[in-house]
Amino acid sequence: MRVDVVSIFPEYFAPLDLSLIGRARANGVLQLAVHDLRTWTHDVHRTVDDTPYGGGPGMVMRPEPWGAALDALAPAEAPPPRLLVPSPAGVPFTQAMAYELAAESHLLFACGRYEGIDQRVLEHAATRMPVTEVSLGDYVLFGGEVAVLVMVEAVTRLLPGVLGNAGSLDEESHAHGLLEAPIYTKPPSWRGHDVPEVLRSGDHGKIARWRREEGLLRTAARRPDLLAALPADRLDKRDIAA
Ligand code: 6GU
Repeated sequence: MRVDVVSIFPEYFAPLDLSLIGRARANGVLQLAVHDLRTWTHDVHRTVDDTPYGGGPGMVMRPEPWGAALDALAPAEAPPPRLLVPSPAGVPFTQAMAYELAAESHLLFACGRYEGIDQRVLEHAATRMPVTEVSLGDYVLFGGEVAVLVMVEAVTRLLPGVLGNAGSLDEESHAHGLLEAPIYTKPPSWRGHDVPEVLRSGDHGKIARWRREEGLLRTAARRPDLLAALPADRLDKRDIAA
């Protein structure tokens, strides 16, 4: 997969050289390039922002550098990438969206700063490529950079060959619309707290059932919204009894 990121702070993306994402890049599974938006400015001050029309606090990113950046990274003659614009006003980023993005061949992330990017950039880009404004959650960050780190990590770990044990994708939280059960390792007793007996029983049927129920209980306690959104056919009789 190819990923391009445009930002006025390319240094934010240094961690993408590390660990499993760094290895995916070294392997060629992830072809990631970070670009400085100011590359596409032409004045001595390399200006990217200006005051908002209609008034209000803060500054807005001017359209011209963004237009030039998107022309360069999504040229008309190439298959268009999917453009993702981090914004607290976007649609929620979820594990389902991570799977959707992992199936794309080219993602282009446009990181806004200040109050955001002039909306005409997104309107114009949408005539050439699919555009999604995407939010991590109901809080406000300084800019899109940290959100892109999050999304690139969530997507990269779904690419074929990145995770050693692909089975872990099937068991983790959100894999089935539920949170995962608690997990334990050795020693069996620690500071007076014991590992649940069932996990040491060797009865794999009972263990699977226990994990399912603990996942349901956690989801009900912490994320009732997830439980409410679960299609009825994702719960069986034993779930309902539990
Ligand atoms: Cl994706 N961007 C910004 N700037 N703030 C956010 C966000 C994204 N998601 C939550 N808050």
